[in-house]
Amino acid sequence: MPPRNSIAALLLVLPALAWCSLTHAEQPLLVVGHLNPDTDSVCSAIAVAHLKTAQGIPAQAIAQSPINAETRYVLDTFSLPQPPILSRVAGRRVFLVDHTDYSQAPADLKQAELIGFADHHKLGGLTSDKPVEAWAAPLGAAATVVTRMYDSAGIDIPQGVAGCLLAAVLSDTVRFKSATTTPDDRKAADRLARIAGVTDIDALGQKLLEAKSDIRGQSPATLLQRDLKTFDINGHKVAIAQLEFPDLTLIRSMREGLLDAMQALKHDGYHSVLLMLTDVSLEATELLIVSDDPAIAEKAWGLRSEGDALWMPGVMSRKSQIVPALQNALK
Ligand SMILES: [Mn+2]
Repeated sequence: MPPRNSIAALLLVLPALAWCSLTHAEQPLLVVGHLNPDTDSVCSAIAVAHLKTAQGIPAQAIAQSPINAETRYVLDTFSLPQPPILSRVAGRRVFLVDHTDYSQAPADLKQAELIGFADHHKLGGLTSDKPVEAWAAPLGAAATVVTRMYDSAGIDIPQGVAGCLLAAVLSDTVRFKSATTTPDDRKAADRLARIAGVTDIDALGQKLLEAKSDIRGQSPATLLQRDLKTFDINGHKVAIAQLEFPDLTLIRSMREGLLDAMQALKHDGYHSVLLMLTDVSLEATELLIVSDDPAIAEKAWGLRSEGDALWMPGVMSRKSQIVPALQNALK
């Protein structure tokens, strides 16, 4: 028989152990989009967190870094709280939305337990210790993938969440103009608009573009970071940023400053830094390029750049028109 004081010690420790496992079980699942989150990342995270919670798995949407002006407009419009900023996820259960690249995920993701992901990009380098819930499809927005998750679960999308998802579809597909747009995105948008009580989808899209292209008081370095994603392309570190405007006259005077900011960023060990200046009216992109390889544009798109810029008619999508060509060019 163990001595009486060790039994007493055990009696003290047992509730503490039970409490520890209880609090661990009650730590909500973290749902998180990519670094420099856009509206698709934030709204998809909010929607998945709501869905999981409705399914009996308490979940919390977080953002790795502050949200942008467009997303703030969307959350205000649909009366949703901003997700807290949190970039450490070690020891937590995590569900990723809108990315599967480690370079865009929380830096300590490998010390977390990956539960699943919902995405619409190329597969990144994600691996897991346990089986995961995988939702991925070549659709215009992660929000459309998340809408499928709700359908499959048979759970109603709340009004505000539907509005947020609708805004995400409009934002990611550039109001259905991007080459990545599918009939499913349009169908989902119509249904989400009905749930959200949005009668004029175009007007909402216009408001989003106005919020997104507001560059007042922003430095070139801040603008470059606004929607910047980094990739490991066949061992080369590449940064690709995108800014969208009703037309490019808005940004003309900042061009040199942006190129300087790209040069400065490139010193952080990048092979190439690219900036897509997308003209939504002309449905074209001026691609600014700072690269170790002067022939990169010719290798990737068969186009000769003029100085550090390349005019690309019909190009609006980073994931479908820029990244795949670079993967071929940087072999
Ligand atoms: Mn997206």
